[in-house]
Amino acid sequence: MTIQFTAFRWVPPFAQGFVRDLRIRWALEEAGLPYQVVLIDGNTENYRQWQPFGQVPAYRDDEVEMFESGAIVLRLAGMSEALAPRDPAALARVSTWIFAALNSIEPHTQNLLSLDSFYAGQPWTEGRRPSAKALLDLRLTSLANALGDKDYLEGRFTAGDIVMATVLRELEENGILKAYPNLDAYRARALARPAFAKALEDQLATFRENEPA
Ligand SMILES: N[C@@H](CCC(=O)N[C@@H](CS)C(=O)NCC(=O)O)C(=O)O
Repeated sequence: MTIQFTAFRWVPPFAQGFVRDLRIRWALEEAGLPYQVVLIDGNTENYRQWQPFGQVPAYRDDEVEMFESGAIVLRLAGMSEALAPRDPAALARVSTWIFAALNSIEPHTQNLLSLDSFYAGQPWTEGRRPSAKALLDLRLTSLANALGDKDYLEGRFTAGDIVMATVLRELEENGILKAYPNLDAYRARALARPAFAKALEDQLATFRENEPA
């Protein structure tokens, strides 16, 4: 099986280490599957044939061509026991957590984080912040309850944890997770995995090698 996915050749420092091809790299490292990274410089018309929004990651293997990091991680979960049990009911739970991370948690993390990044300094952000924070807290409380004292969302590590941990990781800087000790420990536990460290280092190495003059 030849596996390829796209990544940016370089991004500005604020985005380095957070570009979403990280999820694919991490999943592939966990699975021990060989892969090729296709570096792109921008979203050309030609590239949009592969990824309609001009974003990374896009993915292909011998059988499929696709995009969306969650869908790609789910595809990989179907290939490797390291990412999900082979039992269909257990695999369904993994897909549930991937969607939960992307659809129930990430919109709320992004809503709050965007106030301090894309919209930083705009006067309306202070009025928006309390409701954005309250909605995020609601979801984090539910997630913390669902995790309980388990190491990972389904007990054992799965592809669902890859997507959830990369979503929660974006809250590291603002300290919000400190109010949820089990979620914070879960995030740290997932990100301490050697496969994550390898994925992160590989993404950062590409940016170091292609630093604009
Ligand atoms: N929902 C997409 C989002 C992908 C995404 O936001 N990619 C960013 C990098 S992290 C990107 O390519 N941004 C450049 C752009 O939007 O033009 C996924 O999860 O794959």
